[in-house]
Amino acid sequence: MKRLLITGAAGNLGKILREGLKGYADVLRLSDIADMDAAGPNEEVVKCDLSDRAAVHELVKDCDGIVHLGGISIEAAFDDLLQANFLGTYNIYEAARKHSVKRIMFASSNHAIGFHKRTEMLDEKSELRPDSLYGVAKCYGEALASYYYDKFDLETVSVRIGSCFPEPKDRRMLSTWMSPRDFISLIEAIFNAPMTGHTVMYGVSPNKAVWWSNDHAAYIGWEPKDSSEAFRADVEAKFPEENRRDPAVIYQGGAFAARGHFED
Ligand code: NAI
Ligand code: 15L
Repeated sequence: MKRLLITGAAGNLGKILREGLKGYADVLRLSDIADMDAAGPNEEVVKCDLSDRAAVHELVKDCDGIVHLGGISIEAAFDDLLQANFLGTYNIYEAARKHSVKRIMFASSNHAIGFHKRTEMLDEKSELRPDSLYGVAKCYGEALASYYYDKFDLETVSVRIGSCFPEPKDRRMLSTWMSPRDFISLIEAIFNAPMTGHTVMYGVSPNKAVWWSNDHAAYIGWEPKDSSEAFRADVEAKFPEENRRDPAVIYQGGAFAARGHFED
């Protein structure tokens, strides 16, 4: 891999990859609308608003792969999502097509399927059931990825990320947690795989209480190593037992599903 672009590089996951992917590509091109640390060895730092089409075309030029993390990462007003997530993701795909980028990792989210109940086991064929406007924007990103593969052969792995943090922050995350180490190895696996087409998979560590299966994506060759079980005792001691009639507990998306409509 000569040059790998990471959008959203100033964010939580972007910082994890900036550190974890050192040496993975000849050059890491790091981009965000927010300030980032100055470029180190084998790095390029480019400030860019994803909704600025011309700037995104310049950004994507000469890149072989893209890890597309940039955008709003929680529920937000539609007009804000429209710029950063809808338009921003379109600009990335259109620029990738024009500049013959081979493969994109699209950071989708569990909130694309957050209105499934926790008693359901999901895989890549499960129905999209977004739990928020943010989740709707992730469904759109997955659809865009599917379209650009079918029409232009531009490959994407759309990863419905669960909860990627140093450790699970509550009881729900005992199911949805992905360790930063597993996230880094997932990105490496995605760009090492001989072919991916458009694959939808789940960004989750092999937790005991998991709701999502990646059996269909064995060809990606990802071997996640961590499990939230190591944190179970601490998390259960810290957070009271959940009320099973609470919508935030019934649905996989948790509070995103339970909350009212953003615009109300
Ligand atoms: P974050 O909010 O820390 O980082 C997102 C970055 O995108 C920020 O640095 C922000 O400045 C940048 N950004 C926002 N609007 C932009 C624009 N118009 N142009 C350029 N950059 C813009 O989020 P985090 O946690 O790092 O997540 C990264 C991606 O992964 C996001 O797309 C998020 O939706 C997705 N994701 C993350 C999960 C997690 O557990 N951290 C779970 C599910 C999905
Ligand atoms: C997400 O999509 C968010 O970006 C992240 O901040 C967490 O809230 C995560 O989902 C989650 O569901 O835990």
